Formats: sequence, C-alpha cells, structure tokens
Amino acid sequence: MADQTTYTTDSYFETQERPASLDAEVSKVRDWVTTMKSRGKRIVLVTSGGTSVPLEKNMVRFLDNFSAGTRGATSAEYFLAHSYAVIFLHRQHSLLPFTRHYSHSTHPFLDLLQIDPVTSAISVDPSSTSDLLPILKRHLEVKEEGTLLSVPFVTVNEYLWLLKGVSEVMGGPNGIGRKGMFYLAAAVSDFFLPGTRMSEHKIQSGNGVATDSSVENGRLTLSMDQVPKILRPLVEEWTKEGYIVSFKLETDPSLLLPKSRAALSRYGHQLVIGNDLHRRKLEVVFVEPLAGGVAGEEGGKFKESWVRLGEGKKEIEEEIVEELVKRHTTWIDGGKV
Ligand code: PAZ
Repeated sequence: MADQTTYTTDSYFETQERPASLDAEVSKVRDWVTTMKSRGKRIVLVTSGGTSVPLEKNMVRFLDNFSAGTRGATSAEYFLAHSYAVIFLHRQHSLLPFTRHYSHSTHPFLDLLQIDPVTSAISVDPSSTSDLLPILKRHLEVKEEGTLLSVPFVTVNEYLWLLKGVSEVMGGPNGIGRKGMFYLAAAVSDFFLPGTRMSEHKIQSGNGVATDSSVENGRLTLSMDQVPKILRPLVEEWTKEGYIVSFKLETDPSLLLPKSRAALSRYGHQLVIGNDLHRRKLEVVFVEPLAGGVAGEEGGKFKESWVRLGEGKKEIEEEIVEELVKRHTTWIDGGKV
C-alpha cells in the first residue's frame, strides 16, 4: 500500500487513520438526528470551510486553501430560517452561523461594546443595536430549539471520516431518508499525504543541510496522492435517498459548465452548483439532470439555471437556499425535480 497513489474510498478508509474522537462525534449526531426526526424536521448537512493537509504527523506545517466558510455559514442561517435542522460540518475556526457577522477583523465584536465611565458596566453601543438585535435573537432562538449541531474538523482526513459517519447516520435505516439534504460547500483538498509517507516530527532542514528524506539540497519535495472521489459512495451507498447538492469551484469561467455537467454525469446525484472564484458572491449556476435538456459531452442531458444576487437581497445564499427548499420539497414528495 505504501506506493499507492490512487485510492478507492474503501482502500482509503482501510489505510488512513481513523480519528480517535470519531465514534463519539457520530454517536452525538445519531442521537440528535433521532430527536430532530421525532420533531418532524427536515435535516440538512452543510459542509463548510477549507481542509488542512498535514505535512507532519505532529503537525507544524500544512497545505490549505482560501475558503473562510462564508458560503456554508451563511447558507446554514437561511436553512434554519426555513425550519430545517442543520448539521454544520465545518473546519475549526472558519466562520459560524450568526457569529460570522462579528468575526475576525472585518467587524470585530469588541467594537460593538462600550464601558460606562462611572460604573464600568459594559453595554452595546446604541448605534450597533439595530444590526445586532435580529442576529442575537435568531442565535438565541436556534440555541434554545437545539436545531443547529456543530461538528468541527481540521484535516482532510477528519473531514472524510466524519462525512462518511454522518452520511451513514442520515442515510441509514433509522435515518432521515428523503427529508435529508446534503449541501457540500466545503473546499476539500484533492490531494493528501498518506500516513505511511508522512514525517513523524517537524521536517528538518538542518540549517541548509538536508536531514529529511524529502529535503535535498535545501529543496523540499512533496509527492501527494489523490483524495478519493467521495461523492460516489455518498450517492451509491451511504445515503441513497438524500437530496445531494455538490459545489464546483473553478477559476477559468469556461470550465464551469463542462466540469459541473461532468460531475453530475459521473456521480448521478441531484444538483451541482457551479461557482467562479471571483463572482461566487454575485452568481452561481445550478446544473441538474433533465430529460429533454441540453446534451453534454458526457452523454447526459442537463438543465442550467443561473441564480444571481437580486435587488434588495444582501446575500446570494438567501436565493440559493430558497431555490433548494423548493426542489427538496418536490424530492420529498417523490416527484421529479
Ligand atoms: O468559503 P467561501 O464562501 O469563501 O467559498 C465557498 C466555496 C467557493 C468554497 C464553495 O462555494 C465551493 O465552491 N465549494 C466547493 C469547492 C470545490 O471543491 O470545487
């Protein structure tokens, strides 16, 4: 197995380390799904953020990508507004629903606060109250209802194991069936360094003299393997009845439609949302299978519809989620979308 470069999902899970906390996380998800199901809820799994690809087992260095989790966190809020229960599978420290409005350096939370000079009591600056109030109200309501389950991961390996575990719960015999949706917005690495070739400790440069097998003449060489295409077992094995939405990100706009169509033909799921890196907050394209639609090179027939940030809407996710809820309703009713 040491020289393997392409993995099936089975050979991946047979050879790559199972996270120690996996069973506890999946068991939490199972209990929560049972509760939400007993309340008659629809459940959406939202995946969000980037994935880290460790270069060392005691991870000091890693490869990563740009995703801050804006799409996932924003969409989760709109799904909650449509009365969905949300499993939020996200990269640790990426944006979270509700708190995203006051995160990091763009709109820091401390800037909302003021101190009374006499009593030292802390309060919200009145100029911020009208923005904060509806967000805080929704945050507290959702907490009270327990309809948002947060599941963090860091590495691509943790992501893959959790996606499998959560999907098997949602799609299993006591799962949520057609009332489940999968909204796969995380930007998942296509490449990883398998455990067998990963340095145990921090890769040493030895002050210019190579001390590690991957460093020669001061140059670090990485040889990475392909992450298996996880959509196939998701669609074919883990959750046969769920409504599955994957995302396709491209930087060359001419690839957006062909690549989205190719993904749909290959995996046979319900919808691919194509987005261009620079225009992703303004427009996305829905690509769906359709009898009588436009024939692609792959032989399948597709319907394409653009969703654009509309007048009076602050965020494109509001429109994306509105469209998906309609399609999911048709899916639940057993009709063709
Ligand atoms: O996290 P973000 O809002 O900055 O970006 C969202 C996104 C572009 C990562 C997402 O919309 C997406 O396309 N995810 C899938 C990427 C891919 O694997 O092709």
